[in-house]
Amino acid sequence: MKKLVISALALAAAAAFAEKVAIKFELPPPHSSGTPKEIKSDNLEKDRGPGKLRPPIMVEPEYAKKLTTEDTKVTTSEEAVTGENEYVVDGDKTPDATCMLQLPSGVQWVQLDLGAEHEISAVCVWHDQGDERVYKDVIMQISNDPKFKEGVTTIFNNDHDDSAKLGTKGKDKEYRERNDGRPVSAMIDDKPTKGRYVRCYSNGSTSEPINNYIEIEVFGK
Ligand SMILES: [Ca+2]
Ligand SMILES: [Ca+2]
Repeated sequence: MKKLVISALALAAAAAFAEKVAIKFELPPPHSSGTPKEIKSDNLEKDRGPGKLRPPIMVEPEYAKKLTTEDTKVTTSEEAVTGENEYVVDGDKTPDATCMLQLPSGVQWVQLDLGAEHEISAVCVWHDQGDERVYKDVIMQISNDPKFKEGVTTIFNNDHDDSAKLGTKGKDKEYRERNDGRPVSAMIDDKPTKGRYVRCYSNGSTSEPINNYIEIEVFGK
């Protein structure tokens, strides 16, 4: 009898594992600017080529819900050059000024407030895919502290020389901005990261010193 119970549990566990679903980021159309730009950087990932997506982020269905809405509160490190904070969560991912927030040059951040602690499985940021640029010092963090002083989990950091001075040399690679943005898993040891706030840093791009944010989406439970 005991054996039967154990194998039933094992089957249930296997079924739960098999039922993982891909997080569905809604992608804008690819930008058709022709040949990929030549970009030189010593921390840039190998080019996958236009139209080739990253592997999907697979999670149990309960963690696949989109947590951000057009009502998600957005704050920034400095006042925008152009655009409104709401543009980061308006659902429009067209690379133009009507749905893009532009922050001044230097290290800047955009922060989303989910209203309460959530179990976060993934974050995707679209900076500006208009010309396949590469953003510098892209860092994504989750915390329950709105000032990000305590209890901070870093889920992505490509500031390989710590020029943003957050105290850690990032191990992630720089990437080309394309229509799939940069989806990042927040599952650590197969568990979501708990937090109320998501903060995304950047420090200009290979195209211009200012910091563009088209959209940020957060998924989880
Ligand atoms: Ca937008
Ligand atoms: Ca850097």
